[in-house]
Amino acid sequence: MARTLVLAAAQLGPIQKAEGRDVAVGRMVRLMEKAHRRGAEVVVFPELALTTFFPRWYEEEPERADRWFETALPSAATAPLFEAARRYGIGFHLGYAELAHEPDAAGRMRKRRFNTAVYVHPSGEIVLKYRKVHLPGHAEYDPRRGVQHLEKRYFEVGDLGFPVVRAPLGGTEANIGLMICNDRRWPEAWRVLGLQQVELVMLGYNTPSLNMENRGFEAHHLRVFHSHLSVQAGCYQNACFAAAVAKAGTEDGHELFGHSIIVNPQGEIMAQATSWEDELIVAECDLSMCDLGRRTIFDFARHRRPEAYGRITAQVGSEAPPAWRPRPAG
Ligand code: CDT
Repeated sequence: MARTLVLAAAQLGPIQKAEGRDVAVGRMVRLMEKAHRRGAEVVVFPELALTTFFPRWYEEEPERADRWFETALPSAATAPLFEAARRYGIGFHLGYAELAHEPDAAGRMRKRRFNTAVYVHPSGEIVLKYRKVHLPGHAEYDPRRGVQHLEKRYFEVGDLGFPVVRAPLGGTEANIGLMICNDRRWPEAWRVLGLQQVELVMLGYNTPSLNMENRGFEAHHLRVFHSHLSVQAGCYQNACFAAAVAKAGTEDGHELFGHSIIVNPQGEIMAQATSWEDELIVAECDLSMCDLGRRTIFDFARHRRPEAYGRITAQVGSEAPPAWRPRPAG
């Protein structure tokens, strides 16, 4: 039986450093209104959707970056998103920088900063929260880079794992999972969601058009190819849908690529953004499509061999293999 969901990916164009949350939130509310007019039941916004991609800006004192963080959700600035959700009966996914006062692993109460995403029910209740696990970039100022990428300076590694929850979604129910930007490049993240029978992955990204860590050449088009490749493979191998949604365009002279996509469990792109501006793409997703992969080639219970995968969790970096040499002749 079909389980249909009308899913919207709301790509955001650039947000400049000088622009306040009111600018971003106003644009997002307009996208929610448009999504509603197009019959969408869920809208997915990008990573760190409320501000410019601030990890490109170095602060000597990391606390000085706190102005980019949210201490509560909803807040005065984000309330219009929650009101729009109620008004239009539409759920939404939001990526934001989270500043929490909570105990760390040692039980010490302190300020903690995460790159976070939530899925919010149309009622305004937060259904699911995720804190980014794979933080790219570096923690210290890198003079060799044209543009900094300081996620390791401003955020802690997420401490919530990769949770999945079954929740009402549009006129149906779905197993929902979240990941954030760089996570999409790690098959381990997809598989942890797949092992919880995820049906819809919502993920936002801010990806520079150029690889600033690379001293050599990396073809421009391959940046988009690798993003799509990762999402399409993740969906196929875990029999799920995904909305992968960009913040795009040029922020204070620094370019992020767009190409937001909605992907089905066959790994096919159902819809793709064509601009680097605010843009809504919509796809009708039949969640029962997830069953085929799950019952056949990716029936994990029948085919997975965890006893052969020990290295995946036992080891972090790669190790050189033993060397083989041909026996000396004679
Ligand atoms: N935001 C984010 O995670 N961006 C990374 C850029 C990698 S370059 C440091 C990404 O994987 O798209």
